[in-house]
Amino acid sequence: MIQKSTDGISRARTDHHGPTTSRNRGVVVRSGVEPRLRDGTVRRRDDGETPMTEWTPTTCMRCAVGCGHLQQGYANHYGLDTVRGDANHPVNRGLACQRGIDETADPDGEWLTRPLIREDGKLVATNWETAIGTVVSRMEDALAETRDGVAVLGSGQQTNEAAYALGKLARGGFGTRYYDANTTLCMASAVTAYYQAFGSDAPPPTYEDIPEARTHVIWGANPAVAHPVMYRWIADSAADDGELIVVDPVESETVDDADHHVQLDPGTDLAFARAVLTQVVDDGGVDREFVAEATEGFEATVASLPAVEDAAETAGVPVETVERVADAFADPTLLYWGMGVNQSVQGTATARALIDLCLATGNLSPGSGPFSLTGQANSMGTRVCSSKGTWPGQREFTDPDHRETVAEAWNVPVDRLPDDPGPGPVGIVDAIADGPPEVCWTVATNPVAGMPDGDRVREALDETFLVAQDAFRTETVELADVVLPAATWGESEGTATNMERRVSRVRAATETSPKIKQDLDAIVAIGAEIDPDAFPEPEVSPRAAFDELRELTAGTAADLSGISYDRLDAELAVRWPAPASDEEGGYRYVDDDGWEFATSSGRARFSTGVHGGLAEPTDDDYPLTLTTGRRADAYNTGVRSRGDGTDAPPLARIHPETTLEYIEAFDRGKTVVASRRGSATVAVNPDDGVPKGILWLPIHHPAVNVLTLPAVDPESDEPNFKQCAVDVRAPRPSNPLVHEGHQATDGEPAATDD
Ligand SMILES: Nc1nc2c(c(=O)[nH]1)N[C@H]1C(S)=C(S)[C@@H](COP(=O)(O)OP(=O)(O)OC[C@H]3O[C@@H](n4cnc5c(=O)[nH]c(N)nc54)[C@H](O)[C@@H]3O)O[C@H]1N2
Ligand SMILES: Nc1nc2c(c(=O)[nH]1)N[C@H]1C(S)=C(S)[C@@H](COP(=O)(O)OP(=O)(O)OC[C@H]3O[C@@H](n4cnc5c(=O)[nH]c(N)nc54)[C@H](O)[C@@H]3O)O[C@H]1N2
Ligand code: SF4
Ligand SMILES: [Mo]
Repeated sequence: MIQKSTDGISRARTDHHGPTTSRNRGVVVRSGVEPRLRDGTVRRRDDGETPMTEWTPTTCMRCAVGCGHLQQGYANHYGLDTVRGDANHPVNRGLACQRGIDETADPDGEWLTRPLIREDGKLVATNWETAIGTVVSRMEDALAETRDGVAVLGSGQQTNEAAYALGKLARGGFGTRYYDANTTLCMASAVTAYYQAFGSDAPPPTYEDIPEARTHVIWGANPAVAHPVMYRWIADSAADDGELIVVDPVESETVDDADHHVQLDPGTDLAFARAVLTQVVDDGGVDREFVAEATEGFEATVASLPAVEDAAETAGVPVETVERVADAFADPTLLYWGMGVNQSVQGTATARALIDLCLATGNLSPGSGPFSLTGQANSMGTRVCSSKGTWPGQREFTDPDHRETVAEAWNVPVDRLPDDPGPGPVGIVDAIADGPPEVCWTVATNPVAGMPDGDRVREALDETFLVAQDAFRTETVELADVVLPAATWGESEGTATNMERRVSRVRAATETSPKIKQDLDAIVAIGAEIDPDAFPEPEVSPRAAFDELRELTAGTAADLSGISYDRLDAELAVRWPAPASDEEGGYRYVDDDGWEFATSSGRARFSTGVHGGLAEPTDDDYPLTLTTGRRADAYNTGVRSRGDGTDAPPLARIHPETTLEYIEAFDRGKTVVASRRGSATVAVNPDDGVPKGILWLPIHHPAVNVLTLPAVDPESDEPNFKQCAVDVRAPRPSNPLVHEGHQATDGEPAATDD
């Protein structure tokens, strides 16, 4: 059913917080933990700690579900005493997951406690004045050669305010093409697909649609692990007279709950999606009325479809599976997808094929639709405000009017804005290795561990003048020439935007040492030195930065102008588009007058992508497929969650029969995994949830991306992290890290001193 409202914005509020079922593992309401303080020591309550009496309402920064947290700092020193879900927050109504709480209150990482600078090859303590002075002078030297002299890598883990300021400085202050963020390693294929199909980015549905759906298709995602609180709503809805279908080559934790598991071959999602669409067409399951009223390009799509049998064979699934999934789309369907789709050389084409399935079956109205699962807590904010692929408010990068507006708002010459958004993070690493950038500045990202072909990234960043702005010691920090210690979760002020477009306040619940700066403060301090026209003040408050940002989005597809800090104080979380202070977005693209998309024709567009094979197929030399994914107890490159775990090799999941087939490559539970790029020692965990011929590694260990392939989707620049060809080789008994004369990486950082 389509819910309509007079202003085109649905404000209907259904309750997505259903009862607990057996499917709701791992969701807790509160926890108290011993804090590790920013000075590196661990103090216990019986040391005389006094928690603050008040609770600070803020937002969890671990994943893009965007749960409201209440955090309690200490009255007498730094640190968070207790973290819990906020019962008043409209997103989660008090729910929170254990890992979100633990990693916020008590991260395992080694805190950065003061600025560092490299002297005689070692990182030594310095002060902020020297650190910023050195950074600015190196940047000015590089920019004197070319405005592309500085490369910047940002993150979906900064506040909106910091991401906005970083984009303004990179694009308007430096004028560099070489600026991107870790969100391109993650969401870029979904983003590109949404723009292409709808003319605007972000999922049309919201969490309120979850209980309304009957079929829940989770495609290449494992939200039981990655988005626990949202997964609870999905599992509840599926248990309550619905159906849960999971498309994944591996038996994930989400698959455990599925009514139907589509265990396709890795990297064949586009073939399978096309098979399902062909079946829908053959079965007469197309919603002709919706297709005629609201879309364009359907005939070309139909003409491009493969035969069901052929495509099913490519995907390695029986035709009956195709029929079953095609049938399920007859009911109101929410189709969620994640990294199993996006992180592919055909990520954009595949995401579009998933959108096509929703369009063809009329699953594009409240209670249904294509819902990409955003990863990092503020990846959505980075998409809207960081000037990465579009200007703030999704203003098109190359549009002369938008460029004029942005340049004027920033007080910079319009011809300083780069002509194109740049080559993506992998292309930036290439440029750092051979091209114009002489300085690279990373903010809230750990590319040495998080990017594909890790040895090459390490080499490139080691050669350049590297500035790393982080809260913890990371593999990237170890290579840096200047280290800027940043405030992080529980310490920063600003806002974040969750995957359903809700902006929510991020607040500091503990004071930080004066030796730590919030990202916004560090960025503005550098900006004021580089370009005083754009950054006339050496300090900008988060509120002022947000006001500047929201004004720049007024009248755009991603309008934040009606969201103010005062409104957020009262309502806690507000969804864009919010063009006025009493409006907030709901389901997108439909109103009383019917469907209106942000495309030039006003119609949603079908696509014609076809499966093109794997980026790196297996062969005799590299006969196994490596895939990488997430564990419940760790986060991304593992900086906050790994502890001292880099010394222990990552644990590979391999089917027991594959283990037997390669038995001579195993030595006391370890083996060396080799790809064309490098090799890594792993411990082996035989696991029949992983199909034969596949090796599964967690992304949380820095050794893993030494193996992965730097091929990217040409449309989105997102790397093909999910499949590459590897072999397992016997470690030398005398040295388990080495095989056949190759040095394997164990991820241990170089020794340094501060
Ligand atoms: N616990 C935890 N939670 C997290 C994070 C974390 O590191 N740890 N990180 C956050 C971030 S940044 C993100 S982006 C999200 C990511 O969340 P997800 O997208 O759910 O994460 P992944 O585990 O990388 O991949 C999802 C699934 O894709 C499957 N897959 C692999 N290859 C293929 C394929 O070819 N086809 C299909 N259909 N599936 C395939 C994997 O088996 C896996 O189950 O999680 C967020 N939440
Ligand atoms: N093989 C493989 N590789 C992958 C993936 C995969 O599925 N497989 N997934 C990709 C995805 S989806 C993502 S999102 C990337 C993530 O890749 P990265 O960004 O490289 O990894 P993170 O570990 O999230 O690093 C974030 C850093 O930000 C720091 N940080 C946290 N909060 C703050 C803050 O407020 N300020 C500052 N300055 N620093 C802060 C943390 O300490 C941490 O070092 O990894 C990608 N890499
Ligand atoms: S589900 Fe995500 S946002 Fe919610 S508490 Fe867990 S990690 Fe934080
Ligand atoms: Mo991500």
